[in-house]
Amino acid sequence: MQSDSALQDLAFEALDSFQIEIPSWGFANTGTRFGKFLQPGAASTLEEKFCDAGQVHKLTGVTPTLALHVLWDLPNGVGDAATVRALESQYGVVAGSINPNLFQDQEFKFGSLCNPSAEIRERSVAYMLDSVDIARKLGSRDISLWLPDGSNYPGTQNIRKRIGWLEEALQQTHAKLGPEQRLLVEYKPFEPAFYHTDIADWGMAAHLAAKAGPQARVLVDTGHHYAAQNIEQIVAWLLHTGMLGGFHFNDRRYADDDLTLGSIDPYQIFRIFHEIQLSGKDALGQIAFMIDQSHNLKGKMEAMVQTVAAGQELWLKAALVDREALDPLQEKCDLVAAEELFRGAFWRDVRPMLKEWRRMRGLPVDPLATLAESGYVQRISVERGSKLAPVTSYA
Ligand code: AFD
Ligand code: MN
Ligand code: MN
Repeated sequence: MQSDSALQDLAFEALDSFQIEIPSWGFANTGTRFGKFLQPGAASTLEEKFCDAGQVHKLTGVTPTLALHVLWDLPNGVGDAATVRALESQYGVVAGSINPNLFQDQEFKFGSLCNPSAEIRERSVAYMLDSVDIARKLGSRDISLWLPDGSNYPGTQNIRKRIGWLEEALQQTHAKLGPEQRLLVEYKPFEPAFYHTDIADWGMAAHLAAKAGPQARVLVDTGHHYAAQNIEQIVAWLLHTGMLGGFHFNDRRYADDDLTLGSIDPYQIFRIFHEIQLSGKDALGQIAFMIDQSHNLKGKMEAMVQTVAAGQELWLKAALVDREALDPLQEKCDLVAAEELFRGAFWRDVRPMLKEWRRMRGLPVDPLATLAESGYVQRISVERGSKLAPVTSYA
């Protein structure tokens, strides 16, 4: 049994090692396919996104990087690099992963990298190569690809031809990477395609990453799995094979709902974090923790701070699993004792230790309350709200 002071040392070490990237798109108005509810304080410019991200980092201390979406955030590509640099020094967060957007141009209607048109495939690859350039210019390590390509009806596409085109495209992209860069390949079983998605599961992503080259890895979006899937087992396999590049964290009840982390199934995130903790500290540097959420109903800033705090809490719970005591219990199949030890760590209330860590690090002990007291959301709502077109009432 660990002593209180040993536990606190362990806790502080774990919290000092936890950093999580926040998404630029999480501060902008987004919605569902049934419409969006505009928030007056939502960010609509790159500067506003950096400003909001800077506030989250001031409140939490663990979100130093901002994931950028190429086109949404950098319409001029590398031409926007100087602007980004200036915003980085002004707001105290730096550009993080570069997320190419291969899903909304009209020409991508039948796919981008997997489009039957060689011309559109070439343009899509060129777009990926531009994203690599932007990442190099901004000093970003990761180009994080989510590919929405797929089809809606059986018989309308040749799945195997598309695999070949995709292997080729990712090899070309990988060849362009700088020595420190990585290509992260994300998977998702469905949506927007509803019959087949070209990168539908972790096995396909792992194959494509391995085929692309030694600097490619798999990105696990926690919302991109079927209901019964054992995500921590997938994470264990990716850790075992050295193919885990990182995460997009969110929570889900039914599909890719992008709910706030831990709001539906915190125990699952704890189990994922436990697998990572088992790999030891060295693995951490190679695993990008990122949030992929953009809320239609919750306040943008509140949801981001809430998610970061939930991530810290679950990370700390997993860090305090007494793995030395657990191992022999597993070896001798002492099922109830092993389970009680494991679940006990999940049930432990780590909030006092988290508050103490924040106090010791000169951070607000309750970032959500500090956000509310700061009046930041009210201020940006007034400043930005005037830009909103009046929402006509749908009588
Ligand atoms: C959507 C996709 C995917 C992607 C994200 C950012 O489902 O998760 O990573 O947008 O582009 O959530
Ligand atoms: Mn994602
Ligand atoms: Mn998603």
